[in-house]
Amino acid sequence: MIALAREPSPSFVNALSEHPEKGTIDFAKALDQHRRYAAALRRAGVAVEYLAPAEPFPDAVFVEDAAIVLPREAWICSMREPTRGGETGSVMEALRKYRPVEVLAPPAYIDGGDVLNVEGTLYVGISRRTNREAAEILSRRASCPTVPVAVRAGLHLKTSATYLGKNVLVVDPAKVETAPFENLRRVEVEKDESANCLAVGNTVLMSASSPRLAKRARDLGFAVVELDIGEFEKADGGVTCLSLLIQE
Ligand code: CIR
Repeated sequence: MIALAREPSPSFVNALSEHPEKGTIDFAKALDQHRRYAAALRRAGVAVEYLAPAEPFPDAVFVEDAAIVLPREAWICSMREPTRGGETGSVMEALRKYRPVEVLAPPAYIDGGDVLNVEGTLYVGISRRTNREAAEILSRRASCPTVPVAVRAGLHLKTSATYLGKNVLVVDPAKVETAPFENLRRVEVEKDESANCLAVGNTVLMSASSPRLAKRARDLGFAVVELDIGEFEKADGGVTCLSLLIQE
């Protein structure tokens, strides 16, 4: 498994955010947290491949949003936020080594954070960032089946719903429609914890801000790694957003 990642640039302090503490983002701390995140991926057996830092784009550290990587092809996202559109060129260049690349374009809008892959089915969050036009293009042309899901609150689908493996979905039912996930075993997060987890094999990376969820995932047999990603949370990010996983 390969993870594409990009270290934050000093401009990260200006990332888009609705978090009350966005004004206190500390670049040096973010860089240190990012390095620990990459080390945790390596310990889980993942090879981390770095994209060049992208100072003109404050949110470029959140590489997950720029593309959707499927077993047979990759899709470059059409990001609705004007300050993020310039992030995709370097991601496309890196992905071409691994997959044929398709490109989504306006009026279809989508962020990779809205696409949750559960054993080869793509759940596509319809959110402030992702519209039905994009979901429809994927349902017609992507190599995996797709299911639309309404995102009622929060930034992306994966902000509030992620898949751990072994049929287990972690979800915040207050924020996303749960009916499409009825066939899965659902672990509902408590109000003040984050459902955003990154599973790599049996290892699950998650935010250190969700200790009760960590315990429940351990009880289900997952090897949980808790990471302090506080600086990224201040920019509305989580563990999934910081990498693009490519199965070799
Ligand atoms: C943004 O608003 O686009 C970034 N500040 C956060 C993106 C987080 N990405 C994700 O959840 N996949």
